[in-house]
Amino acid sequence: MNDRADFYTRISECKLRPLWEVLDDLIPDEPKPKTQAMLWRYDAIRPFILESGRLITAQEAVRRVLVLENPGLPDSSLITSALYSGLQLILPGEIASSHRHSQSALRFILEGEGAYTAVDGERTIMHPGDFIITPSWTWHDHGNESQEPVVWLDGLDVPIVALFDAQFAERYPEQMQQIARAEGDSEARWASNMQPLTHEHRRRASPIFNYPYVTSRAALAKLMADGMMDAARGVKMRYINPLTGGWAMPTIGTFLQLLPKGFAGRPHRATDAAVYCCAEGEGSATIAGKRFDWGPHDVFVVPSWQMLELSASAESVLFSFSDRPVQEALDLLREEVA
Ligand code: GTQ
Repeated sequence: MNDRADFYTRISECKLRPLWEVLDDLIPDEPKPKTQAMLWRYDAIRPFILESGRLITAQEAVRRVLVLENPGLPDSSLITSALYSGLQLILPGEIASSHRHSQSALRFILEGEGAYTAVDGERTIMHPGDFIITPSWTWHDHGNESQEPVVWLDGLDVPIVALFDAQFAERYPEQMQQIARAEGDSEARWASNMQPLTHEHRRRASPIFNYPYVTSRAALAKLMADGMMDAARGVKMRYINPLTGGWAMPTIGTFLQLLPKGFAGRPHRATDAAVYCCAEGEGSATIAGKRFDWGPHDVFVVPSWQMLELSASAESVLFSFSDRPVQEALDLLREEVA
């Protein structure tokens, strides 16, 4: 044993280390996520979000966001080991100035009508439940010309981009980017089950950047009324890039699901840790045996490979996002229904 300890010390000076001492940590038998199951109650954190609006302007903050930090990942500013999430506030009259970065971002609107986001030369007005994307390296700024505070959930692939040391960011020379196309242009061009005869769209990310809640919600309701029902997930759909049928963004998979009143879902698990946000309704998520009760705008996180059991006491809609597209692309994804 002493021989070994002495050997380890001597080789460490040459920046070497014996694999046999760390093999189980490097290649565990199954996922051992640092990410912990957790729920943030919107009622409890909303006062802090509004208080942040009295402490700092959107302009000074650049992005006035309270980051949802996972207790298993202290000082990381991360919600899972692969994803960042936070709650962003824009007060009436404010602008979050234009910038771009290699990280991809999504927004899921929680409250407030009438704020806009501009992405890549086009504006869209945001309504509660709308799902909006900001693909990698697209200019984006947000503004609130309404009379009420607007709050949304942000999701970014910060740690995925950091894994590759591929971070770039740039400030736009002015507060707001130049608008190049009329509002609704992308929707007409790409979201009408048609596409322009000649076009150049070179990104992997979807050319649609606002997926309105009214449209997605109506699709789920129609399918449920017609009998679509998964025993574990209710009626769950994923948002797509209409040009490819692939994910809306290459690194973050996004979903919307409808659970009928009285739903008691079968336990299921997958290797993609997921962030859920309740759009409407109420119910519970039992994660690895621990129960979390959720209601409107609450956010909860399900770590990789932990059993999730969803139930709903009222008809409910859950938005969720995860790193699923990356795991699929790398042949890593595993999932099962118990
Ligand atoms: O809205 O551009 O929560 O750049 C974190 C970084 C939001 C944004 C965040 C960002 C943004």
